[in-house]
Amino acid sequence: MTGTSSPAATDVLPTGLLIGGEWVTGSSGGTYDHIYPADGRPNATVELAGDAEIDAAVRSAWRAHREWISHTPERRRDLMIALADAMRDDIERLGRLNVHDFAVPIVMSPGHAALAEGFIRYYAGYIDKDTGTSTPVSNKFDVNLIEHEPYGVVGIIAPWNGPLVVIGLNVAAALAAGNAVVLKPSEISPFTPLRFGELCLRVGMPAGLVNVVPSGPEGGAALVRHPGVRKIHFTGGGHTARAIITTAAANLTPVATELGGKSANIVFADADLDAAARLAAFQGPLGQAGQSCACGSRILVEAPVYDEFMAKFLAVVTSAPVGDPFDPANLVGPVVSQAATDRILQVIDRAVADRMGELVTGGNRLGGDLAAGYYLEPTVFADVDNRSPLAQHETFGPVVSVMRFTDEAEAVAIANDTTFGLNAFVQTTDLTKAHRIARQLESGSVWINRNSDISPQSPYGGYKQSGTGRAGGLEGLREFQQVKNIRIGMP
Ligand code: TXE
Repeated sequence: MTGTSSPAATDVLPTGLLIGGEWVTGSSGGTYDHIYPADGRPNATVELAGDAEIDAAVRSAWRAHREWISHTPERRRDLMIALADAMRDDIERLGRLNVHDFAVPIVMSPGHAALAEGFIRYYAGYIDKDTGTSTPVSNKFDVNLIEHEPYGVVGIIAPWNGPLVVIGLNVAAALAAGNAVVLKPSEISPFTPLRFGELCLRVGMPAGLVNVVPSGPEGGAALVRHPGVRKIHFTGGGHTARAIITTAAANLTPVATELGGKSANIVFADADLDAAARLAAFQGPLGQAGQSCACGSRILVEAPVYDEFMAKFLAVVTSAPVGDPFDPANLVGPVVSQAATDRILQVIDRAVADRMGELVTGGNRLGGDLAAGYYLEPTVFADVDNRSPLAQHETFGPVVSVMRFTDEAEAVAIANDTTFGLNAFVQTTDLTKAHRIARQLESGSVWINRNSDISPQSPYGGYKQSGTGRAGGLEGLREFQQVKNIRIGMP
């Protein structure tokens, strides 16, 4: 474990609001002293959007939307390709800003920017190819058209743990669908979204097509209740989703949601246990320190190989270097805040006190030269009761639960016994069994012998309380379009 080193002062951290192509300071929402999680020290003072700035952003967006759809499809396509090229060329800087945002390790950080670039490049390809349809109707000479039209201005609310991922999954599709965007990142991770907004301007997109207005719940609520916003896409926790849907009800604004998860990772006895152990470790407590909606936080292991798997799994978990996210030797960084640290330690302490499982590694905040940061040991509980709060509630930290099962039916029953339904993972060499299991799992994505590799070609989203939205593929484009029927009567 290496000590923290404060990030290079050479990185300029954008801190204003980007509205109508202009940088705005002195916002009515005040400012926020952004804390760098690796050392607990402020690294920037960030503007927060208030009602006035949200209103200005929505107005700018409407002006830009009209300009955006006045361009030919080829021009819009070419501008989005230019944006993808600009992100590719900026990937090192975006990767570092992502570390400044929420201390994701630098070895993984550019991957978020690459994912966003890939989605932008993919959705650029739809713009001059998206087709409507025409269908016959009772009067066979009538012309009956079915078209997909943009909403106009959409509000996209992003969580702190993946602003670049949300830019890829949602902003790209929204723009390709013909909309202008008001992007409301969390105040906790404003830097990469602001840089993204800057790149949109640099490639020649209309000023105000992408407005970036970091803020906390207040700015988010102002965006949701704004009458000029025709659709909201929200990525975050279920508790917040309930508040947003309630606020949106006033204007009956449609809301698409991408929410939390408590995903099962099912390891069968016939799996490659070395590969399954590595996948479970990095999809579980190690990746982003477990701060990922796609975290495989419930690991179900077929009884005959439970002990063998556990030994391999714990060897990977306990050997992963934890420390300064700017040090490329480290694979695990800190959790995002003091509040997250306190919350996660409370989850661990309660799980131990109430015997929800056996704590087999971790459970402590790291000290020494990591004491100033919010570092937690990757933590594993064994033989967890799936009905316990530890197994039922999203921890959103480096804490996972391991359980055993005896047959397929029990594995499926445990996996589905949750209010969430975002992802599921299946490790087995028997692909007939894998397919049989996948069909029974109540989740929007099932990955077989693979980690959560979100691709622009595939719709990503949840079942049950993991949300309603889909990002990726044609479904992701249609998320930001309305359907219109035009029927031309012919005498
Ligand atoms: O969420 P929060 P966080 C989920 C993850 C976890 C949560 C963590 O599972 O549950 O996100 O992110 C704004 N009106 N996903 O803590 O608190 C807030 O400012 C309007 C799932 O950020 O819900 C922030 O910008 N806005 C995902 C955003 O909502 C409000 C992948 C999210 O905040 C608001 C990543 C309000 N009343 C994380 N209150 C997936 N499924 O892909 C807060 N906000």
